[in-house]
Formats: sequence, structure tokens, C-alpha cells
Amino acid sequence: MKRKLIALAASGALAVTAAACSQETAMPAKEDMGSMDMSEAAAPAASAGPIRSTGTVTAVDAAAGTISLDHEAIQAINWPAMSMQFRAEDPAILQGIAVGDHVTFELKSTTETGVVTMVQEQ
Ligand SMILES: [Cu+2]
Repeated sequence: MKRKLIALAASGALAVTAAACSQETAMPAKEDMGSMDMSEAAAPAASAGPIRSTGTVTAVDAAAGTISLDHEAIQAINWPAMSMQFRAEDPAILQGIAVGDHVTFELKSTTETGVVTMVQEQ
């Protein structure tokens, strides 16, 4: 009984994550340093990041700390391949990254999929 409930909760969370994915660019970033500790403490082990993937840079603004990626499918969070914008946790990681670069990148966690913590040219 308990296992069933956990499985349901997990699949529900995945569905929500997938639905939220395409809306990332339209929604303002709401993460801040204050809420980070709380979400990490509350997150189950299954939500621990990071999540690594690859993609092509379609836009980058190191000053604003944003990067748009045409990324491949990311199975860990049930995302299809798509183009979307991410926020760099530290804008410095975007220095030297240019449009057209093929990059490996990491999303902060399954619950903070709009934040990239690493971007590296392949
Ligand atoms: Cu996406």
C-alpha cells in the first residue's frame, strides 16, 4: 500500500515537471538563496540533482545570466527535446560560451530544472 502511494506521488511529480518545462521561459525565476535551503531539505532523495544533458546554444547573455539551449531529450525529468531558456546559477559559467556551441550542461535538480549549474563546450 505504501509503495503504491509513493509510486503515484513520483509519477505525479514527473507529470508536473514536464508540464512546467515548456513554460520556463514565460515564468519569472522565483528561486533565491533564501528558499534554496528549504527546498533541498524537503526534497526526497529521488529529486537530488544534478541532471546532465547536451544541447546547442541558441542564445546567451552572460550579463543577464541567461542561456537558451536546443537540448536533447532528458529522461531523468521526462522532457522531450526542445528549445528553452535557462538561468545560470552563477553567470560566470556562461563566459566563453557562444551561440552555436555544442555544450554539455547540468540542471541543478529535478525540482530546479530552470537553473543550470554547469555549461561546458564539447
Ligand atoms: Cu526543456
